[in-house]
Formats: sequence, C-alpha cells, structure tokens
Amino acid sequence: MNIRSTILLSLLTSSAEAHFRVPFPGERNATNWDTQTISPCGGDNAVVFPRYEWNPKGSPVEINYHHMYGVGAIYFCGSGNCTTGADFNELIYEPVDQTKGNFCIPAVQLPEKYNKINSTGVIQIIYGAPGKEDGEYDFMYNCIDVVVSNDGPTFDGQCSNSTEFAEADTVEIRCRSQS
Ligand SMILES: [Cu+2]
Repeated sequence: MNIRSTILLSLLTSSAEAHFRVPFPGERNATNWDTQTISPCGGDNAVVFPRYEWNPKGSPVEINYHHMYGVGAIYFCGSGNCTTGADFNELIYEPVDQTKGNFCIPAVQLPEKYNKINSTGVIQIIYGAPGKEDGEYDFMYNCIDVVVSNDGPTFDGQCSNSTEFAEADTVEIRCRSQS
C-alpha cells in the first residue's frame, strides 16, 4: 500500500466514525457507527429495555458531537411503533447550530400529552452535518427509549458544555430529517 492510499483510507475511517454519541443518559446502540445515517434511530428499530426513566420536569441529555460543525434537533414519538421517521412528529428541542464537542441540555421535557407517569416513547436526536455538495447535509440519528417516572433524573451536574452553539435556521433540518 502506498502512502497516498494509506492517507485516503484513514480519512474515510475518520469520517465514518465521526457522527455523535449520547453519553448521558445513553442511547439504543452506542456502537452504530456504520448505520447511524439510517433513519430512524440510526438503523436500530427495536425498543431496548430497560427504558430510561424520564422526569416529568425534564431530564438532562448530553451529546458528544464529533463533526466540526452541525445542526442538531430532538424529536419525540409518543404513540405507534416509532419505526418510521415520520412517527417522530413532535419537535421537543428546537434546532441549534453547534461546533464539535460536548453539548449539555439540562432538561429535555416531553410533550404535555405524553408527559404522564408510566407513559413510554422514543426520543430521537438528529444532526445534520454539511455534506460533500454545498448546501447538502448528511443526517445522523440516535434514539433513547424512555418511560416517564418521578425517579427520572433532573439536572445535577451530569453534563457540561464544551461546544459553541446558537439557535439555528430551522427550515432545512425539519424538512430533510423526516424522510
Ligand atoms: Cu459523522
């Protein structure tokens, strides 16, 4: 193998392993590097038990984002089997522009109609990262299976921010992320 093909291979490896993880509370499959661009839930379409307990006042979410730049948003599926992108029809965290690093949301709250003790559902975090073409995005998905419980954590320093972020133009990620 010559030097040039070695460099090319290592670049391919690093982009395949970029994506993002959810260190708190955790996600369905923390090793889905190869399928994370598949909607919904990064290719993992079955509920993983036990579900994470979610406080009705909102529980924290920590995202470790590995790309240089991206737009992230959080959706929720509270009814049906949550196996298609369109099932995640409740936006629960407005899109933000952010850079690489740790992104900490102290309280992600579920939609009022599903925010009842013992209600179950699936949180889906979606990121769009700039793709090869100008104006194109590559999307990535991870899901968290939840059950509403008073035992669910509230913010107590579980995470902190090392990323820069700001409110994003919501249009692009909303229409692309649902496909
Ligand atoms: Cu990536």
